[in-house]
Amino acid sequence: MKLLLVNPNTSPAMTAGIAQAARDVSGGGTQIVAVNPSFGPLSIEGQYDEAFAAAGVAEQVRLAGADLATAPDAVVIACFGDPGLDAAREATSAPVLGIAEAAFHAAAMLATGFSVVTTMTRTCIIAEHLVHKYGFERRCRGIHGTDIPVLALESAGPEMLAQIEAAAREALARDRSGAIVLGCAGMAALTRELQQRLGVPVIDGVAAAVKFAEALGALGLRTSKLGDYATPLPKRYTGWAQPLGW
Ligand code: 2AL
Repeated sequence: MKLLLVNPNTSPAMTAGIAQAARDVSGGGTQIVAVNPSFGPLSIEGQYDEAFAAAGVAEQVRLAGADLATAPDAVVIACFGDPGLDAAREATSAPVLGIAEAAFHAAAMLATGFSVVTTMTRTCIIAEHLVHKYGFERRCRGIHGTDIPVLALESAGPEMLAQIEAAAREALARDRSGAIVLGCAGMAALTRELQQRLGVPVIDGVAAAVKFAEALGALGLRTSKLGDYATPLPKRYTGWAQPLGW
């Protein structure tokens, strides 16, 4: 299957890192095509960033789907705010997975309660909104910021790993939870080491989303076009978004 992996921020280094994390877990028959938007923020750390990132995700899904040769069999949106997820599901009939949604589902199958450890504290409200949107209020026991900037994760060393480990240990104890969800695609490379150190399931949404996407593909399941995820209505878009109108 062809899996379109969209990094919603515009950091090429992070796109490459996320692509590697996806390839590390993908099956032999999966081709990972990693892209990022042509515009927008280098990292997504708040609502203003996310507004542009959502449009960037829509851009990439629209462009990939415009040509049969590039049309994906599944799409993964690799930012923990799941920007543009509903728009992408309108724009394609391929299954579309957000990494937060995928990670919450995986965590809920492994523990009665889980905690999220994320980057900047200001992004906690975005994760909290998603917990409510997806109906995980009774399973997510806490969301914890580390105040590590997203782009700092590109050069994560032993100190940063120790900081995230400490935040996770505190979260497990304070929340009485049994699993940790990592709240940033940029944390993917740290997953195995953290899981080994903590001795509980540590879920990276990129890996979870890739495996769920492969499963949905293998089951022949696609996004419903009946109702809310129907194809966008044809209309003219103006300004810089002109090529993206349906
Ligand atoms: C993210 C993420 O996954 N990518 C990004 O730019 N920002 N999420 C986060 N909570 O910081």
